[in-house]
Amino acid sequence: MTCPHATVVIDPMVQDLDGETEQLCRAEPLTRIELLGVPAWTVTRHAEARQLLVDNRLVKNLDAWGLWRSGEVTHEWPLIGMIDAGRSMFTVDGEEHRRLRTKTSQALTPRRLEAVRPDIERFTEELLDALAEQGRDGVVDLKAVFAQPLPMRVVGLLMGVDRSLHPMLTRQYKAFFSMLTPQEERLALLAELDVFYAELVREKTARPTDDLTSALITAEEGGEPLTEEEVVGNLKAMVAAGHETTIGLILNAVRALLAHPDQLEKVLEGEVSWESVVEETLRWDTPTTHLLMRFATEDVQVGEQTIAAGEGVVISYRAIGRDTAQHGEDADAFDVTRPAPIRHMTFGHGPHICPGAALSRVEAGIALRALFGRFPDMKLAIPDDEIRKLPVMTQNDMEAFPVLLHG
Ligand code: STR
Repeated sequence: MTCPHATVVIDPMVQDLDGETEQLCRAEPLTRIELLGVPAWTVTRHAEARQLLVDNRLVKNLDAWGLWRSGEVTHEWPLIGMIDAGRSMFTVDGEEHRRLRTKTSQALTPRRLEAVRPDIERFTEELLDALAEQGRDGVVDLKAVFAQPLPMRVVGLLMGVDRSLHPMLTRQYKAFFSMLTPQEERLALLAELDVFYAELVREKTARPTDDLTSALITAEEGGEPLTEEEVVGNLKAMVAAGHETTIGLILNAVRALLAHPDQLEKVLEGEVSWESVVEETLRWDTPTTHLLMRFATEDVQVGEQTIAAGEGVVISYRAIGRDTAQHGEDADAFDVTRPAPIRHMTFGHGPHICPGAALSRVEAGIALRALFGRFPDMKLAIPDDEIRKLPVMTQNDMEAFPVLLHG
C-alpha cells in the first residue's frame, strides 16, 4: 500500500515511462502528481475515470482552476498550451460543447470514413515506396519516413491543409510538445500557428472546398454558425490530435509486435486480426500518457479522497490501460489474443470521447497491414531498450524508430 498523500513527480524527460506507469498503477485510484512544480490529481484506474469523465462538476474551463485564478499558474508554465488552447470542442462543456462538436463527429463516423479509405490506402502505398527506397541499403527511420507523414496527410486531406505545409506543421508541433523547447519559443510558435490557421479559415471562407474546415464555416440551416475563433480552435485541435496521437499508435504497435515475434506470426498467418493488434496496442501502450486537465467546480468525493473545488484533475490513460481490476492480473502483458472486445478507455469516455476514434482505427489498421504485408521480416535496427521516448509529458511518442526492412 502506498501512502495516499504520496506525490508522483511526472518526469518531463520521460526517462522511464514503464516505471512511472507502474508507480501510478500501484498508487491510489486518485493520486497526487506534480507537473513541473504544479500540483494536480490524477486518475489511475478505469472505474474511477469512467465515473469522473461523466461528472459535470469537472469542467474544462480554465477559469475554474484555483491555481490559475490566484496567478500561481501563468503562461510561463510549459504545459499551459495543453489547456489554454483557444475556444474549441476540446475546451468547452455542456450545450456549447455539443454545438462545437456535432459537425466534426458526424464527419468522422465509420460510414463517412469509407469515402477516405482509398485515399488512406494510396498515401500508405506512396509512403511505403519511399520507405523501400530509403531503406534499400540499410537502416531507415520508420517514424520519419512512414509513421509521421501518414497521419499528417490524412488529417491534412480531411481539414484541407495543403501538402506543402505539412513539414512546417510537423516541425511546429514537435517543438510545441517537447519539454526541451523554451517556453517563450513555444508561445511564439503557438502565435504563429494561430496566424496560419486564421489565414486558412479566411481562405476557406472565400473559397470553400470539400473538407471539414469549409463545412465548419458553413452554418447549418436554421442553426447558428461557429465564430471564426471557434472554427480556428476546432481546426487546430483536429490537426494536433489527428497527427500526434496516430503516430504513437502506429509506432507502439510495430514496436510491440517486433518485441513479441510469436504474436506477430499469429497475425501474419491470419490467426489474429489487425483490428485486435490495434485494440491491444491502444490498451497496453496508449498514445496519450496523461490528458490535461479538468477542474472541480465543487468538492468531489472519490472513494476516500476528495478533489477540492478549484483543483485540477489529469487522466492517466497509460496507467488506466494496465488496470488489473479491468483487464485481469496479466494486464501488464501485451497479448493480441485477448478475447474481444477489449474494454479499454483509451479514447476517453463521456461527452468529450475522442471524435477521431474510428479514423485512427481505420488508419492504423491500414498502415500496419500494408507495412507488414510488404516487409514481413522487418527488424528493429537497435535493441528495444535503446529506443528513446520524446521528452513530452502528455504524449507517448518516440524520437525515432530505426528498422531494417528485410531482417
Ligand atoms: C494541442 C495544442 C493546440 O493548439 C490544440 C490542442 C487541442 C486538442 C488537443 C491538443 C492541443 C493536444 C493533444 C490532444 C488534443 C486532443 C486529443 C489529443 C490532447 C492541446 C490527445 O492526446 C488525446
